Amino acid sequence: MSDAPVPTGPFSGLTRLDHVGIACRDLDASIEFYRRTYGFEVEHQEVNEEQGVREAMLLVNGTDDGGATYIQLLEPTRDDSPVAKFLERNGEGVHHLAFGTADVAASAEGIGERGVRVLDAEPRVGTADSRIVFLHPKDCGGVLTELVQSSQ
Ligand code: MC0
Repeated sequence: MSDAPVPTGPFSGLTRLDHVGIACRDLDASIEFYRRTYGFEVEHQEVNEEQGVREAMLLVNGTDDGGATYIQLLEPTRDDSPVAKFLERNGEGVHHLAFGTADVAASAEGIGERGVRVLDAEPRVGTADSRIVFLHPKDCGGVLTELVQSSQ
């Protein structure tokens, strides 16, 4: 039998804060702000055409289960994307919260059964090949909420 600790957590399967997504107009300027002000470094950067974002993941801390917590900076790549709409309406700022889970489909199903609208019937591809599902902000106290299953 393995000596590895048995993972525990709430019924939702959500066990950590994966990232806070922040909408910005100029990704490079925002990266520079987080580097200069807090010393956070970019661990990963990519363009996600489906979501219409150029994004950077800045590592805040690692955890003993291999998961980590990031600041995710999001610059829109097109005017009709969710982040572009958000910037137009609210300006720069916190766009969403993302919780980590070992099984994004199971977490989404369980949360959906509690009356929260799950925006993605099937998980989509998120940063660094993670699998992601969004929950409607109007059912989550005004907070756009993402569930993330890391690819590692
Ligand atoms: C919209 N609303 C928000 C919001 N975006 N409230 C809180 N936080 C946000 N980020 C509110 C609006 O103010 C509005 O409220 C209502 O929701 C409808 O918004 P809308 O933009 O007019 O209409 P929809 O329905 O076309 O779009 C909203 C919705 C959409 C949340 C469904 O943006 C969506 O599907 N988002 C999920 C995908 C996403 O955001 N992708 C970008 C990050 P009122 O009161 O005016 O009705 S991609 C990402 O993060 C990936 C790459 C990753 O993490 O790996």
